[in-house]
Amino acid sequence: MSQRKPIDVYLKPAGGWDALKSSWHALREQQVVMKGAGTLLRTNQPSGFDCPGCAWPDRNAHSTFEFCENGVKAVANEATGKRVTRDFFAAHTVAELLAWDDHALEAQGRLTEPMRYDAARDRYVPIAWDAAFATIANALNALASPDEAIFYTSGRTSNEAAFLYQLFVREFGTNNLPDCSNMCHEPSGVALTEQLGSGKGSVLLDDFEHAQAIFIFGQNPGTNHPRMLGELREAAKRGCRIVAFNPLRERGLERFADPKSPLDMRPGGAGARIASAYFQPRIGGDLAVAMAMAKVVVERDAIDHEFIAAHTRGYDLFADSLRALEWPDLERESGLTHNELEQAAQLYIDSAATIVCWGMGITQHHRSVATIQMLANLLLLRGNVGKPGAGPCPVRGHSNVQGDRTMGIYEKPSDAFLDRLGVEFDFAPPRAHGFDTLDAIAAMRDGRGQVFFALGGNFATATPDTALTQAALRNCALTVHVSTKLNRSHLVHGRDALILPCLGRTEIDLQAGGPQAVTVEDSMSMVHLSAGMNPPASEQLLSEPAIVARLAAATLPRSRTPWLELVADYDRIRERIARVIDGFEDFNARVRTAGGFHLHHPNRERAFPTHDGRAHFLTHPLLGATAWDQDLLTLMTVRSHDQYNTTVYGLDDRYRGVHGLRRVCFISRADLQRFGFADGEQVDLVSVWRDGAGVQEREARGFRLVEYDIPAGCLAAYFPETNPLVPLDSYAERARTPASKSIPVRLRRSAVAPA
Ligand SMILES: Nc1nc2c(c(=O)[nH]1)N[C@H]1C(S)=C(S)[C@@H](COP(=O)(O)OP(=O)(O)OC[C@H]3O[C@@H](n4cnc5c(=O)[nH]c(N)nc54)[C@H](O)[C@@H]3O)O[C@H]1N2
Ligand SMILES: Nc1nc2c(c(=O)[nH]1)N[C@H]1C(S)=C(S)[C@@H](COP(=O)(O)OP(=O)(O)OC[C@H]3O[C@@H](n4cnc5c(=O)[nH]c(N)nc54)[C@H](O)[C@@H]3O)O[C@H]1N2
Ligand SMILES: [Mo]
Repeated sequence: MSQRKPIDVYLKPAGGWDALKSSWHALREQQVVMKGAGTLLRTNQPSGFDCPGCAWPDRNAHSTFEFCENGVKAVANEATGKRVTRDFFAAHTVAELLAWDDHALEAQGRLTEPMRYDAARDRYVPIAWDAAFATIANALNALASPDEAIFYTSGRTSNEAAFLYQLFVREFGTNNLPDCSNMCHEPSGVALTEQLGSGKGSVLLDDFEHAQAIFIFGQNPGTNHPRMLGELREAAKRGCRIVAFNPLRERGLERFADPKSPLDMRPGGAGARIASAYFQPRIGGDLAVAMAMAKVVVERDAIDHEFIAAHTRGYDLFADSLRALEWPDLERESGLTHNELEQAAQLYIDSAATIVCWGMGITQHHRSVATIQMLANLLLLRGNVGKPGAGPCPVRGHSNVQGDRTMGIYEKPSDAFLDRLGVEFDFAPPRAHGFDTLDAIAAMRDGRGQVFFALGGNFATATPDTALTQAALRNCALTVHVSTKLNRSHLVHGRDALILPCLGRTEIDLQAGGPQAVTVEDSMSMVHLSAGMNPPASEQLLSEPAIVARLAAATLPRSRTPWLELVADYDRIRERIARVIDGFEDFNARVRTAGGFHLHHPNRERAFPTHDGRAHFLTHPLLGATAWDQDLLTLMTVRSHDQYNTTVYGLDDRYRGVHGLRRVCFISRADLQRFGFADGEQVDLVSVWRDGAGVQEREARGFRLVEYDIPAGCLAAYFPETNPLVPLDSYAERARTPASKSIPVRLRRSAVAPA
């Protein structure tokens, strides 16, 4: 391994033996080889646990174990044999731990008991659970207003925990419920709700069997949703066209060797081709791509007249706006040639049933809402909504991020939802909208946020503008993290601070009423049970629902909700969910049927619950994106193959040919020449942000330039090392998702050696 060059080119298909080897390595490194195999066989099985990896659905019908390298890494990381004990905290001051990198923190293993920060010794020391809950209750009840408390959620939390949590927060008196969705698929929800009446994607796995074309925008499934490659491979095999749009040529979108296929796995096997067409637009060029394709469809009259007449509004205005577009503008904005754009449109026109998938390459831009609406316009033009093999497919990230929203983790709840919650639990929910993630950071900075409580996640590292965010967290009176693993958010703390360790998905959850299962909702609105089978990492761990219930009982002595009774048997929580949230009628019985159940999605029947009951063509101007300053480059921050968001598993990014380092910056040959840099040279990244107050610069130091097949003007580097570069005020219009994939930067020769 040590002989290996840090940068090479990966010529094999994605998947294959390397994926098996890497999984084996992950299990060995986490010391779970013996029990790991058994654990993995129960991943995404009807009687097992939901993989904590991603939100891609599983094929229960086929019920054989579906191998997924990065699913194995996620499970191995949770089922790890390593432990963080009180001795560990006694041995290291917080100041000392702050100097460790994220990989080293993560590698310590599972947290084992509740800890409280001791300022005199700059160390975390053990605290009993009851004392921990009393500490938080006192801090919350001492606030001048409930709106001074902030309750963050990361998308691994189960439906049951999420439902109790939002109830607790609203009974306490605030809607300050920011979540990781704010940084992720928020623009998809905003865009689709306005346009189609539902913020969720409407396709199901079955649709992947009927699509004639699948368009994939700004998503890297080979790394982030590896099980999706199995679906794409099957689709490609039966002749479905897979069309990829990505500034980078991602290996997993090109070729895939399925570890289940003997043919793919034979020596030297080239695997199966995935994308039959691969376009490399410039970063942020997708709005122009979608407009150009729509223009061709309209001008050739390749539209579904019947569908448009029966179900939509706004076609004429939209068509006129497309006809007025000029090709040179479309070419410049998209970064593709007229010819390429025509070719993409032709592929779309040739298909009678099309799915459009997208990920963070679409959502984390200033104009992401407009871009998603343009993709949906494109689907509407040819009636590709509510028919087999067709529809919008935003591919969600965290395994239950969609379910958490369904359960009410939302800072802008509807009145209808609050009404039902208030009736069911006999209280008056607060009506004022709460803080999203960016509001929360600003509130803590300004002293308007005093208590920060996180149900999972790694807020200090995942959020933008790292220096500002971390100073904001330090400005709090109390920070609390419910976590499975040690991370930087525990070290960037308020004056008082607690770490509350919880059970993970793979573990047996024993309550007064016996062993419990939780439920989750995947990216395609399938709701199913998840029950762990490993003994807990420590006897002191509590489940997330139990932590929320005991905290609520301690904080709200006058609450009429029977918190401890509900948490003794999660069926009781589900009974309440069934009474409050549409689509969960008879929840306990339906979720026990094999594979769970599908939440009704109106778009599937071509019903569009917008204000007028129709789907809307929405017009957006082409220009007006972030100024394309000639001297600045646009940086996108992406995931490597060896990380789960802020959790760094290892230092390789196999498919992109990177080994043993993370501080790399991918750059085109044209830009190396233009700016006079050499491949391999060290640079600092300096982001340049103009606002009313003038020009602000932020920097991240010591990156190695790697010449790469990426359009001129575009750069790529890994998240979260680059988060210090994202200004708090740089976000998606209307959705306020940090624009972490369109950061204007310049490069500066660096004196810092790459780590
Ligand atoms: N193993 C693993 N699995 C994960 C995660 C993980 O970190 N590790 N994270 C989970 C989470 S929370 C999420 S949200 C998902 C994220 O999954 P993805 O959406 O795949 O996330 P990213 O790695 O950020 O990659 C986005 C892709 O978009 C491309 N891109 C960037 N900008 C543009 C653009 O302007 N236009 C186009 N067309 N493409 C662009 C990038 O080159 C990259 O291929 O994965 C989930 N699953
Ligand atoms: N620059 C840049 N920034 C980004 C992104 C990007 O592409 N670029 N992506 C954004 C996206 S899409 C997202 S979703 C966010 C992610 O933001 P977060 O969800 O806040 O971050 P994660 O890294 O997923 O959180 C990891 C931590 O969750 C805890 N954890 C793991 N499993 C469990 C569990 O079962 N229960 C509990 N209670 N805790 C658990 C562990 O302690 C672990 O350290 O980051 C966003 N930030
Ligand atoms: Mo995400």
